[in-house]
Amino acid sequence: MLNKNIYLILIISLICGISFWIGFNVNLLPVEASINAPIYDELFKILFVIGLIIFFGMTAMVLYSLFKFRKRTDQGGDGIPLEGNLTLEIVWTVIPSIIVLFIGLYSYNIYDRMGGMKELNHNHGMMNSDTEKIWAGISQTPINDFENSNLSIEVSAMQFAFLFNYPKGQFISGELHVPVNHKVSMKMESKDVIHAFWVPQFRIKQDIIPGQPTILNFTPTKVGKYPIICAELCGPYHGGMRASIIVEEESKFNSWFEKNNKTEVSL
Ligand SMILES: [Cu+2]
Repeated sequence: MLNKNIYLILIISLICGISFWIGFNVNLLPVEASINAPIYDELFKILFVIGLIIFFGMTAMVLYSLFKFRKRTDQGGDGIPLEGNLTLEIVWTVIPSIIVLFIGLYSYNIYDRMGGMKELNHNHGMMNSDTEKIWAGISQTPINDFENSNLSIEVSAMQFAFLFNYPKGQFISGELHVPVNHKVSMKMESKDVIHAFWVPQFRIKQDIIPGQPTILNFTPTKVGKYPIICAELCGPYHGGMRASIIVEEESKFNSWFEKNNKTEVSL
């Protein structure tokens, strides 16, 4: 009996060890290019480890059972009649409950650290003010903060394109240019149906809704060109609704901005 328990503990530790090693060393995600990305990836890694432990644990259990409980040649009939096992039922209810509860609380913590809960707090104090209502969004800012922000960009989404309006330069661009390590504040609105602004490398995604502006803030941390993908099925050419975000050094951004400043359209 003691021997059996030692084997069990060994196998469980081995499975946990391998799962943690894979979870924290095998990177399945694209580069981390915004300050939100490392926070989000923390959650992803933990979910990956939990998934691996369950996968390896179940596989080991199935293989063990296949071998241990196989039908021997001298056995006949349908096997022994089994009905219920209270201990087992409690175990397989309690463990998943703890895991689900933990994931729920941890996800909430991550979402809060990404700034997702800010607007809820703001709204309580602004119930009676005539401030424009801003709906959901990560790293929320009230509309006044958006207007005062150094780099505020108005995003319009339509079937099937994104347009980026730089109010301070009075020009519209089909490409989103932003300076690295600067907070960008975007006010987004759709002209027709629901779209979504998604940059996988930034780990941010926000719906763009007709008639209800949403605010999205982010701070890019790596120079480069990243895809902006519409992540809400918005019509027959939804799959082609893409744009690019170009993160560049401040000086390069400024010269791009000056080049386009007050000109009408640079598509
Ligand atoms: Cu779309």
